[in-house]
Amino acid sequence: MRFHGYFRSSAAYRCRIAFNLKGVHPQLSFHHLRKGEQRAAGYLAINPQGLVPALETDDGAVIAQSLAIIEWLEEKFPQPAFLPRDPDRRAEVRAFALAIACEIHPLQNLRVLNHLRDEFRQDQAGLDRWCRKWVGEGLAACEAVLARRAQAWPFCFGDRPGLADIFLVPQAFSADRFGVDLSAMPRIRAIRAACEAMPQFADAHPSRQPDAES
Ligand SMILES: N[C@@H](CCC(=O)N[C@@H](CS)C(=O)NCC(=O)O)C(=O)O
Repeated sequence: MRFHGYFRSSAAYRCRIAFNLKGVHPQLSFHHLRKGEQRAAGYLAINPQGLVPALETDDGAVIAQSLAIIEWLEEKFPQPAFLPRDPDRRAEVRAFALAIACEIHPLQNLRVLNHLRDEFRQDQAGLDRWCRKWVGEGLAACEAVLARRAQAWPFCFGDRPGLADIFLVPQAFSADRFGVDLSAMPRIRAIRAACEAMPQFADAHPSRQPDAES
């Protein structure tokens, strides 16, 4: 199988964590987003959305969208499980991941920021303010969800990392990039530290990827 990504893409980062937790190691292709390689004809033939990540499976399927890739992995390689068995907790975990994937991340995406800069004349300071608002408010809501959990687990919703943690850690990385202050989010910081102490998360970090740039 072949995984298409970019070192700094937080959606690709989610998938890298998921691959590592499952012990699955696809072949890698890199697409430099700042050079526009996601819109090259060859890549658009793989993912017409012009976004990374995408996964080409050994059976010839092409899967776009990080959540679909991670759920495909979960179904193909059930252990270790990313979702709890209890339906209520399962839905809570999915809701947490979706809050990041649907409500926070799209607002910080490169094409959105490029459009704000080019069409709405925002300078870097304006873009930073935009990102800090949406990422900061979104993560503050995630912190509030974590605060009302039934137990103070070391990971988002259990004693080992799952889908919610897979989405949280890359979003925290993006928060750092945009200068979001996480000091009032102790649960997010503690969960992130617990995750990053694991090699499966550490090896997925953008700085450790073959296409990494400083
Ligand atoms: N919802 C998609 C988001 C994919 C996405 O937005 N990827 C970004 C990188 S994190 C991208 O390819 N951006 C390219 C662009 O904005 O031109 C997913 O979860 O896979």
